[in-house]
Amino acid sequence: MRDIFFCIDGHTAGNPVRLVAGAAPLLAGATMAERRTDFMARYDWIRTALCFEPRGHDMMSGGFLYPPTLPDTDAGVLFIETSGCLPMCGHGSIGILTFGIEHGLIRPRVPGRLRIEVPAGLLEVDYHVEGERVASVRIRNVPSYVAAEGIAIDVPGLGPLSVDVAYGGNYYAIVEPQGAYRGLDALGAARLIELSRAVREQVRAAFQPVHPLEPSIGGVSHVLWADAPRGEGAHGRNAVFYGEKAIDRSPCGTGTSARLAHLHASGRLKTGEAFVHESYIGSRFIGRVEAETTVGDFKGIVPSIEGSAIATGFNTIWVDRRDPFWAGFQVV
Ligand code: PYC
Repeated sequence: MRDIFFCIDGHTAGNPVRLVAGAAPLLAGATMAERRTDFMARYDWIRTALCFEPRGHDMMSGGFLYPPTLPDTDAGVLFIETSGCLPMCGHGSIGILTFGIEHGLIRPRVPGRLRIEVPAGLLEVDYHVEGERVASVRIRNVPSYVAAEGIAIDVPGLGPLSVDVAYGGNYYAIVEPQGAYRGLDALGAARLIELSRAVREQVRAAFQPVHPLEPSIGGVSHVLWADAPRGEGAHGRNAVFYGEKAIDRSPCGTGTSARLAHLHASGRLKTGEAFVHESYIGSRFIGRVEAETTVGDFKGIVPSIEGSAIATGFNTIWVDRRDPFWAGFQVV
């Protein structure tokens, strides 16, 4: 038996986005969060088949469009990635919305504006069109907050670190330059991957966050290594580790949101201020603290992230059960 998935492939600021535009499974659930749970229980093989090798790779990520469950909303998005079905993905949203609008899969009720339902909540989106192309997308992301500060860990080969945990649609362990961590370039990507695994494991052993309003969201999934900016006009740089071997090529939308909450909570970024965030490869998102809010009992912010995506082609992917690797594999 062969399952066929029609995809629009591309990237947002260098990180891959695969919009699965055909063969989205029908899902049970009254919200996108419940549909995510249903997808993970019944259809995780679609994620692994499309994200893992041999059809994907360590960084692969993407998603499906669904009719929304909330009123006055244009579309629902379900994310897939090597690490799982994320509650929210920023670079993925920018790519999926760009490709969806450019190919007529999303027909906005108000041109230039979208309301999008994701498992983590509601996104308010502005986008700008130039000719046939969506030139930029700005997303008001879900409320973000700092969940824990000063978690002490001791990483073999690096030494003691104090790590904070912030939520920006996923939970991030945030490591700022300190001690033997002197910045991204001093380590390099391969070493960052190695160290991130140890950081994530130790932070997970010390702290298991659960979202105060959505109990299906929890656990530290990503590690954000913060650094000083490199290029002119930037305010910070970061490398985000996810899955087992991925360093985000984009500045990471949910990571940037978590970092904005982190900087705001410590008084280093004001409401309304822009924060130009660079990725490991130098691509950029513009982040901003749009408003102050609360997340359950926590003080938080409403962040926005702005960036652009490029479609690179159509990709009709076959998953054939006679293939010994039909469900995909990872070499860790
Ligand atoms: O942009 O939110 C993001 C993201 C999460 C993992 C990789 N990118």
